[in-house]
Amino acid sequence: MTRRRALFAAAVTVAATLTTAGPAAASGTLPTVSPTPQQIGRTSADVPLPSSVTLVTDAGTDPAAKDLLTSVLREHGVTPGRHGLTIRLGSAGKDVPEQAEGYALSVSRAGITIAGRDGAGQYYGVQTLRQLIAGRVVRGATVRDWPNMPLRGSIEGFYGPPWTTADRLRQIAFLGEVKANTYIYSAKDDTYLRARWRDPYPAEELATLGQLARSAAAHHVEFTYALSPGVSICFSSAADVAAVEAKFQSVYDLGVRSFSLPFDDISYTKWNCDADQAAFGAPGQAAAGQAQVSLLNTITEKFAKTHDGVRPLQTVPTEYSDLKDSPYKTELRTHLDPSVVVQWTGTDVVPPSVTTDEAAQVSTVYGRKVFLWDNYPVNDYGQSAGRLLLAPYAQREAGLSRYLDGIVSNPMNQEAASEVAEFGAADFAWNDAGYSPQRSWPQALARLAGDDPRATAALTVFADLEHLAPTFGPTPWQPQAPVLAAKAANFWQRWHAGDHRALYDLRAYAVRIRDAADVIRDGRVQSAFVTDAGPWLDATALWGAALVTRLDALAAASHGDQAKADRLTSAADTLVTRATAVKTGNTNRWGIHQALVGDGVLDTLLGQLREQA
Ligand code: 14T
Repeated sequence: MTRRRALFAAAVTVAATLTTAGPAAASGTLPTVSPTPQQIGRTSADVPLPSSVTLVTDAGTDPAAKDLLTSVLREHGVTPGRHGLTIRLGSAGKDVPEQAEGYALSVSRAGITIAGRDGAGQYYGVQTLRQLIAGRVVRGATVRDWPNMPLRGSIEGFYGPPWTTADRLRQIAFLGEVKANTYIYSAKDDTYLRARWRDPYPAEELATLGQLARSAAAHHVEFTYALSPGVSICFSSAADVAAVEAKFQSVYDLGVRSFSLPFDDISYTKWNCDADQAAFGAPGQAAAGQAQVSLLNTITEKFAKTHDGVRPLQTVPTEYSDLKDSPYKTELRTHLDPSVVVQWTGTDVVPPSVTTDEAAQVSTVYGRKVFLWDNYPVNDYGQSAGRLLLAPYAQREAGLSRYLDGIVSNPMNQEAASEVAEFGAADFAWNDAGYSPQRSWPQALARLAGDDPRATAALTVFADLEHLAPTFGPTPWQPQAPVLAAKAANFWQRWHAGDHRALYDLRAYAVRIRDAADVIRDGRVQSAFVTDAGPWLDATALWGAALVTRLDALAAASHGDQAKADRLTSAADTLVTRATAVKTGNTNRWGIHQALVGDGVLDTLLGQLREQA
């Protein structure tokens, strides 16, 4: 090992705590970079950011990476030109990881170098550099980094109102920011994708898709077009196969290079035409497998493999949420072209956890690695009515990258609010071994809060009250309001032990709940998030005011002022009535519903306090 390498190897193992490392290295921890890099070390003193830098590119410099670098520099008032600190961005460089999308980055007084294995790697190197800039300095770091899973991102795959074009553009930019490379366009209620899959797009829709495809390319995101013909296709009809190709061709012409044919949520034990009975036999699971394989293999041969730059075709099998072998899965395992990427949701559609054992099993029955369609934070199903899902991305086991091609998160109808969970999913898919919900979640919240500490703290209080993550069954996989629940338990323990000062500690937190909405609305929180969360913020302010008032009633009662206590109790009752009356907009499949806030914890606490006052 050379001395430089030895130093670097030492630095990466103790990355966050390194204080002494050779003559050139400076002290001070590095900022948390997200997704968690494979290797990062403090290898140099901070480098002052001058007002002008020399940008050096090579023949392999990626245009999107260069645009991003230029805009990051400009945001910090730095002009790229011919003077000042040298920043190299390109394909050439020492220590570039061999993995696809990998990059090497080094920051020292001698200059900044970003070298990517490919264009995406360069772009990700710039995304990391962005996070190393703090005020007028760049943290002196050396990074070698690459993703553990090749496919990372989101699938707009929910029921109910599809995202708007503005939502999709915001999502695509967000994905690029968190080093995710996949957006699958598969909204259940987008009629041209499912109900009217055969119909060609009108010019206006095509123009919008083209805009999305261009934006995706500029952010190194693969816009994946998912057509769901299963509701009405006649598999043995040459005209229907041609209709699939024609639809794909129309978006290929816009620049789309990634395609999926999902067969989820259809009945696969009846044919849509008599000809399929003749071609594949009596309807049944094995016959359905055969028919789907014939379409997927034909499109792979006639479309994916004959069109320049097209990625392996993807699918969602009709059996997407279990582990058991079956006649249907046997068909796919034995006859599906090995290049076809197969999705799986984990067990029970909305899984309480995803383990490596499960992923190993399912990759055996499908005869290939699988691509996780992760049904979190989607909120289109009955159990999620009235909820925003803001808990961390959690309960996915490290080591999944051995069995998964990747992870896409199925988000909420609320795009910006979904970014909390999606941030974690992208972090996990990049580096499952290095993932920590406790580190990633605060980063996700801080990002939405525009790195405003007060707003981040308020968002953290709010997100605790929107923490419940339901399953399709009666038992949630993440509990409601764990922080408030712990504070309430601690309060009652002290109160019953005669420690009445406990009331003031709980009151301080109640004030934070009451004021969270105002702080979030006044701070630098992303405006799309504030809009998405509007009804829940309104309700939170009222629930918080009710809690403060109940605690004041209890204080009055314990000081012997029962008249004041009674007045406050009735004021709190009014606030609870108003809080309960706050409704969501008609933004989800479940329609207008009470905007739930800390339900099961906050309401219980209020009831218990009322009995004491
Ligand atoms: F294809 C899948 F991988 C999948 O998850 N499909 C749907 C999805 O569009 C939806 O957003 C998600 C959450 O509700 O669950 C799937 O839809 C279902 C699945 C069921 F088993 C809806 C109801 C069910 F009973």
